[in-house]
Amino acid sequence: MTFQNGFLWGGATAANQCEGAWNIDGKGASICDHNRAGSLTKQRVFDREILEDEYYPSHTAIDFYHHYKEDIALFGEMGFKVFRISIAWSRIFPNGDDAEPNEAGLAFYDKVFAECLKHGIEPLVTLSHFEIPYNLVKKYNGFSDRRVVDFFVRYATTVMERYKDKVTYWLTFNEVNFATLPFGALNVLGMLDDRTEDIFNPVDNKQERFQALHNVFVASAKTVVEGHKINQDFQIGCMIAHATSYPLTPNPEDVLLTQRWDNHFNNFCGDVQVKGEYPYFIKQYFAENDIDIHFEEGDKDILKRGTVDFYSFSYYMTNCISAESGKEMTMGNLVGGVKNPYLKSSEWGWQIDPVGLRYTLNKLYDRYQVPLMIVENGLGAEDTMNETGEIIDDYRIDYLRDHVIAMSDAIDDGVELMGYTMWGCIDLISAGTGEMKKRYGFIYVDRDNEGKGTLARCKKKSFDWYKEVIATNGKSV
Ligand code: BGP
Repeated sequence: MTFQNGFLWGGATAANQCEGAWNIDGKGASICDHNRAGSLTKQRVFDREILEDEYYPSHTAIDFYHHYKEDIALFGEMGFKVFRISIAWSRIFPNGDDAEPNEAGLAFYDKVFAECLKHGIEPLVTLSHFEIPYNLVKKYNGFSDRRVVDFFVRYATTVMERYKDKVTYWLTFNEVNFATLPFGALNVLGMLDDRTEDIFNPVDNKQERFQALHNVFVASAKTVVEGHKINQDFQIGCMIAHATSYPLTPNPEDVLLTQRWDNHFNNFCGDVQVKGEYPYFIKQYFAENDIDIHFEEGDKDILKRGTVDFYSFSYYMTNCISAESGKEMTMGNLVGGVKNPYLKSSEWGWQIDPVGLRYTLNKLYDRYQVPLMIVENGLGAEDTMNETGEIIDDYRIDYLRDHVIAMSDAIDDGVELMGYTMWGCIDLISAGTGEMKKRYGFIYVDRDNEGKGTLARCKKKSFDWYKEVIATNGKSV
């Protein structure tokens, strides 16, 4: 086991999935605050107007807003070196386009970061984790309007200036590559066509969506450039949802299709953000789909100057690609694909592939030659408490152990890996389903799908396991 000294072990969360306090101390509504838990579909329902008396998971979540001291103390007890959180943009600029930031929102994160540092934990901050202020969606159709780039950069530089002595590690846009698929339009780009009824299957305009994604690239690059002016020691990364794909068979048609898919979903956004220019292969896709990206003067230059310092990604699963139609699709897999007969799946149908993590780390390091960081990985499972009040989550330990071993193998292969933040280190609301019962944490939170429960925190068996992993710098797994 060869994790370097100073390896950043820790956990990850996002504001909308844990903070709650959705309208407290001047916070405005974000898109997540309009997502209602749908009891019939078990999916989230998007309301354009928030309905009184309905349950919206993000409105209360696990109330990290009032429990942050207790939660960060538990992370400190586990020995976390880093804690990934996101800042809720609408806590700082409630409407996104306000003239002045909301001081109460800024003050909240002052306290959170001070608490992290007190416990020897470095904050890693995502600036935009699927939580764009709703006003920017309504009034501007999100990043399809170029003015939103300036609103974002103003927000980003406001928080970077404020926390420059407390935060060194930053990520610009969470899983930005979801915008290459229609269902990423709302959560990454803040775009919502008035005719859309199902936000997972929105009315889509590719030209507009890819132009909005271009605007996001520009916003990210400007943030990197401005961030380095604020503090030259800042380490600013991109964040990609990486779902490595394998050809289902050695049939060259499968191999070719896999390469095309991999380029489109996994490589395109990372290439722009790490290399500072659009990769050659996207031109073909744009030509096939009548997409013509408008570059404003200076865009080319800013993309080149605003390349990221490191590449971060989420890794939960891999999938297979087949040129033959009618193959069995993986159930619940985030990005679709065909079932891999060699892999087991989680309760939610996500295919578990630790060996694929070693493969992916090598592939990414070869492509980018910049430090890598895994900022999401974990197992969503339905945990139950036994008669003596314990949660014996051996299945989670098994999942994590296999992925830690894969990381150490990749490091032995020569990959430069900075750190690992396990997703949902404390139970929180699921992004995909709005459920509480899909739990990832080392720490259990007493809350159910309807928002009922005492909110009491309780350590699971995996808590002590991870504590030992960190204490031995990965030697004991
Ligand atoms: C990623 C998101 C996270 C997170 C995770 C697990 O896509 O960045 O916010 O929630 O997926 O997904 P889920 O909550 O749907 O299990």
